[in-house]
Amino acid sequence: KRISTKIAEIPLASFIFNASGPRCTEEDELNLLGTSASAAIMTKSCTMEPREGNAEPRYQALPYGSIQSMGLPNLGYKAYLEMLPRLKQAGKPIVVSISGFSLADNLTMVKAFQTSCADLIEVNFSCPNIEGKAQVGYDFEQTERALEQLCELGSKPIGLKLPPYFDFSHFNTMANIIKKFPVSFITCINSVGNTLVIDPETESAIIKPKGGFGGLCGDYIKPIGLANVRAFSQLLPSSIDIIGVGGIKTGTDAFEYLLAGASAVQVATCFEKEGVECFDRIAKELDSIMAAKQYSSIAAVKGKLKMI
Ligand code: RRO
Repeated sequence: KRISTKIAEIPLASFIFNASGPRCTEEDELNLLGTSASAAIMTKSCTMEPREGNAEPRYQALPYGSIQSMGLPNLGYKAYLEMLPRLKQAGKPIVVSISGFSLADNLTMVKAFQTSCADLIEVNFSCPNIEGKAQVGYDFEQTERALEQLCELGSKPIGLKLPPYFDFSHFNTMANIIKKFPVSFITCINSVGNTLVIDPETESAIIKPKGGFGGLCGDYIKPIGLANVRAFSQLLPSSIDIIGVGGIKTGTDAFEYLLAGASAVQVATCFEKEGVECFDRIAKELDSIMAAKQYSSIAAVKGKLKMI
């Protein structure tokens, strides 16, 4: 109860669910999320057609996180559309992630999910791992043109998965674009794109795609995620919910994102490494921290970061 929350007026039993990415591509993985303590079932970003993704090795665990260049492996959006009524039997909200290669693809997929039993639609503007395709979220004009059309397709809440920003001019520009449209939530952040990890022993990159460049995830990126949540929570109206992602593996991490202004958090690398048990563990840890501090609701803490 203490850690129940809402995203776009959809109630979530807890503050914590899975991020799009790890362990959410296949129906059996999504069913496992259904029976876990994850507050929602979030699907792997989908494309028009099924994809195998990039060449392996494309994921490497690191001491404090991971680097990956998966390349959008997924079953194709029609498979998820068809699966949704079965997933819905788990009795928890379903969030679908869509990641088309063009505005036309995204329009087709959002339109299809608008009449499905999905509860929320997260449009991924920030995949860093497709050769020759820039992240939409780093192109402000393209983002605005896309939102003009994507927000017109129905009444189901739409959210945006954003890349990390590192400059206040970028936070301001993106916030001003988002405010022009009925965007219900944003999810900050995707992986820190196009980083390079080198193995000095073998003198080699550690993943194969894109000459070793890949998205950095986990502990390394928590301060970047916190900064993005904080900046957007100060720039956007409180009616737009912010979902925090990036380096959440303990209740303390979740509590920090709550202070920064998140209405919920998603877990990726820790879920990849630990499996579905992470959701119950992190939820219990967050609940204990709040109980010890005598906070009785998410609302009592959300955005209440103190300055020194
Ligand atoms: O599949 C991926 O390579 C991937 C995606 Br779609 C994304 O949005 N973010 C990421 O780090 N990897």
